[in-house]
Amino acid sequence: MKVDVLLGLQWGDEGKGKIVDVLTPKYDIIARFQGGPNAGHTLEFEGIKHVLHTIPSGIFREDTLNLVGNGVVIDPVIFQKELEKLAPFNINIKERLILSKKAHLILPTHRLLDAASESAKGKNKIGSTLKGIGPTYMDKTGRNGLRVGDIFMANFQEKYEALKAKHVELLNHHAGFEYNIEELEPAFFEGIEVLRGLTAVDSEQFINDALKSGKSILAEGAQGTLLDIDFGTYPFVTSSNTVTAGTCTGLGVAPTRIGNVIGIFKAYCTRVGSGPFPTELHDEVGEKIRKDGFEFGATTGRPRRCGWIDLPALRYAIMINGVTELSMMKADVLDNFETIQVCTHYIIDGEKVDYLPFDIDGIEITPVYKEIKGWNTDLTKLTSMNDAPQELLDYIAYLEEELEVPIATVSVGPDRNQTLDNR
Ligand code: 2SA
Ligand code: MG
Repeated sequence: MKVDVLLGLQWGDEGKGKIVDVLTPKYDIIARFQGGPNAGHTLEFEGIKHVLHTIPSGIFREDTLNLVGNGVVIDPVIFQKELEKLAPFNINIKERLILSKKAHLILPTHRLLDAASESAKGKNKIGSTLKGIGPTYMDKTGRNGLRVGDIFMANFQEKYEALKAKHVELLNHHAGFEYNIEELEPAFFEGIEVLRGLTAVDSEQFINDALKSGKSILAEGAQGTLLDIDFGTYPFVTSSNTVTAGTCTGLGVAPTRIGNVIGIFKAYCTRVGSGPFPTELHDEVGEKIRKDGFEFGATTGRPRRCGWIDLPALRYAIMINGVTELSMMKADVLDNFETIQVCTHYIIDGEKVDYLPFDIDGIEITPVYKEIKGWNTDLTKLTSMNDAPQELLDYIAYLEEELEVPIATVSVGPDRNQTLDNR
């Protein structure tokens, strides 16, 4: 068996949670491999909206096992809150949710360091969600981090105090940054106690055994390709590998074990936080997309920046990830447009560029658009692609030709049922 991968091809918020939720009946295990509570995966069914941050999006389906892999960073406080929100659903968490012992822990001081570092950046802010993601991955690669497995050891408190002391030293370099660690600690240790009551395993062993015994696995990406630490719009990125390769390191599965790669993108484009966004719209069209698409951060509530679809960026993301099939999300948000623009390439220094070059932040970059006729009808009631308006079919055909990957699913609304098969 192989691990299929589902990930975002833009700057996050493509609608990954929804597609994972739709696909879970096909899989035995859903696994998160990177990121942490900076993610906000929204699922909607039976009239209720759920936002997950660290817990994989398969948690609502019976018979699905959910794994939080070693590549993920866990904040015990947020994790506990997430579990509390699941309480009304009577999910057997101990059986349906498994944590990697190698997943790193976000300490209260990581969150403080995130805030201190962002405020020190002045107008060069990353636009971090301030969940402590960057400092936690820094401690991981700096070989200082605390992991889930540590909470079961006798010396956990000692290790915690040592890391906290390091953090305090760093925090004290931020003149004028005020903080109160003692205030944050009770919730942290309460969360640690909750984690102790869950199932923690050597997840790389677990997942490879599962593959061997014929179990099907879907790896659920968080954030998006353009936020990848190596391939995103650095430094305006998150601190993990959000691309397919991150599945291997974040779960402990070999590259030869990767199967289908499902790339998720919106029929337009959004970004939350700072950094370059060539097709961003600063006018009433951008406003309209934000309003019609309800484009506000699922974790922070921040308004998302909106713009047209960007083919050079998408092609790049498809290349890096080895995408085998695409899902186009939120097509219905473009229901009330006479025309739709598609960025086909950029002009940089008078030259045509159709890929994503180094540091698009520091340069003058002009997106060039092709105008497409809009469908200008309500797609939300559509139940089959056979009844789709011709303009939508033309838009899809054009994108497939340009991207050279089939669009297997088209989403026309937030509900589970508003997901159409296009194969
Ligand atoms: P961080 O928190 O340090 O990893 O932030 C670094 C950059 O990564 C961006 N980022 C995100 N972009 C889109 N969606 C994310 N998740 C939430 C959501 C965000 C929210 O699903 O809506 O609620 O605001 C996410 N997480 C991180 C972030 O904006 C920075 O640009
Ligand atoms: Mg999101």
